[in-house]
Amino acid sequence: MKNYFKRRLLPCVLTVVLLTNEAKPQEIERWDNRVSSGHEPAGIQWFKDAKFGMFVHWGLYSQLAGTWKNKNYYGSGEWIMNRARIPAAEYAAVAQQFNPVGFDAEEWAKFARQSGFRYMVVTAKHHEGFAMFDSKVSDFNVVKASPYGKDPMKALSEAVRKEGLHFGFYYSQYLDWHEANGGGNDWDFDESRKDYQRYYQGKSVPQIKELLTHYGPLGILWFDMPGGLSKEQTQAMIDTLHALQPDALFSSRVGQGLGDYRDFGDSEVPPLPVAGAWEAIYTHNDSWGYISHDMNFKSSGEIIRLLAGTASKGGNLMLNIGPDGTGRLPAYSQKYLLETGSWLGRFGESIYGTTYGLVPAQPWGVTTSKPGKLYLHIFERPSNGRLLIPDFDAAVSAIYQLDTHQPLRWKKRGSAIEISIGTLSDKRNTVLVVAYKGTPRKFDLTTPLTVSAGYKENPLDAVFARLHGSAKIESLTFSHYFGDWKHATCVTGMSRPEDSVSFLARITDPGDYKVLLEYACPPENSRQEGTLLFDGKEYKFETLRTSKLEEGNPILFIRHPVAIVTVPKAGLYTLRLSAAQQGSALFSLKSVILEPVD
Ligand code: FHN
Repeated sequence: MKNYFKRRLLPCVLTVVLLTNEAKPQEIERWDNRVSSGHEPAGIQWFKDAKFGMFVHWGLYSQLAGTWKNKNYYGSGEWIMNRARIPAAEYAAVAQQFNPVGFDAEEWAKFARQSGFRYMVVTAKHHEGFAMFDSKVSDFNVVKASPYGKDPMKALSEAVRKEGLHFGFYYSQYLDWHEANGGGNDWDFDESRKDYQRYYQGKSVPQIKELLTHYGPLGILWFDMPGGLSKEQTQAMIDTLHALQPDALFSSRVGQGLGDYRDFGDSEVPPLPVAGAWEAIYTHNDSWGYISHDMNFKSSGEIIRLLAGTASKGGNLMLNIGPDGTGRLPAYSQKYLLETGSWLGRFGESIYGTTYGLVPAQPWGVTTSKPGKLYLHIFERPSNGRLLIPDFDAAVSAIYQLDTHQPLRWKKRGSAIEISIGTLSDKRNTVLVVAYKGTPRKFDLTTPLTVSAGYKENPLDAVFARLHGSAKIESLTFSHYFGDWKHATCVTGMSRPEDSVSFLARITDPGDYKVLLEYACPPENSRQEGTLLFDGKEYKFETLRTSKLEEGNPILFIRHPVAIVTVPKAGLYTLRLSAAQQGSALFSLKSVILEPVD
């Protein structure tokens, strides 16, 4: 099944993106993978403005809570049937224990609104094949097969809409481990004898029709893990289903490059802004479905920064919560999401209805924007109280803190704007508003990166690198636990001295800086000599072994301090890295970090 998982799932989440030489502003468009028609549906605006969605994975796997026959599983808990190779008949018996008496649709809906979510997508049927709704198509559903005997989706769809949120269903259209003709179950059923058309016509499409006709207006139909259909067949299915609810948005995981908006891989935010409607999908801990022993929850600070970071690239964040088998939301999900909601209550103007920021990520944080307003999300307060917006050429009329409306002093410094900031009201992310007139220059990769002594560290991220020779930018995908994907944008392909990478930085404070290289280096590439060139001086270093680069396993990134460099005066500097001799690729470079020396 691991092979199956690799074959089917990886193509869906493994986005390897190559940016070519010398990143230019138009590169931004290369990430813009709008639906194949090139047109966005008329009803897309609510989705683009919503920015924050609640994803819910809830099914029989929630009852198992990550444990089968006394063995604990880590990673995607909703895959337990597959991972433990539980026979379909034995798994179906879990339904007899599923009795979510703690489920309260109004409570979930109120929680979603108070947490600042603007839409909710819940699993109507996941890969296990169990319908969490009243289905006439298959008896393997919550009303007929469980002691609960009621349709939780009916109550939820109504309660969520009543709270003013858009409501949508997740439906696994191809993988169905309960069915002989469904995708994925090769431990009970012979793959070569499967008739996927029969599955689509007999269960998948009829059940989706039930969802589109019995649950009121759906904001979203969230497909996942396509398979078994050609592009023409996928289009035909979309047309049949769309006819029932023309305004419902279909996620791009309907397959074949179709769909109304784009979903990135699990736990993936593109490194640069992307135009068009899109969504990043994360889960609150390390699993989508509830796992009682998974307590690795993201704090409210992490969620707020993830949300702002996603909005700064122009997308929505749909964050998943895994309720347990009794229908209750995990305590930490409640706590940290409600904290996020109260942050949104003060700073929501800088998230909802925004588009990507006009200024690339800075050591202090990220930006979002609306016409006439640039929002600065301050994750890291500069210790010297001087915050720089590089290359901002519009006429600034005022700068103030969003929650207090407290005006701030600022001045022009060349092409940059320097703001004097005092204490910030929220250490996790305080937002400043720059009100301006005119049309500022758009996000531009030629803008120098800012380096200042006011930050403990100044990262020069791979995506901003200028590339020479065969150096290229690649998105490496790896995971900690099963299905717990991570993505790192790196420079690779530096195997000869001419394959170099350079960063242009505006360094605002003279002094000494420690240079750390953050990279992964497999054993066969380690112990190679590299050269760092800065301000006319050469510094040598030798690469250190970290880990093999394997999908499905963690990739270890080291922060290797290689030199102290001296900045004689404030100004523009180029930092260049290359292999000292011809060899194999030097490393996968994630960032260069400059730390001011005290
Ligand atoms: O296999 C599923 C997984 O269980 C989960 O539902 C995620 C959510 O995006 N989608 C698939 C993997 O990409």
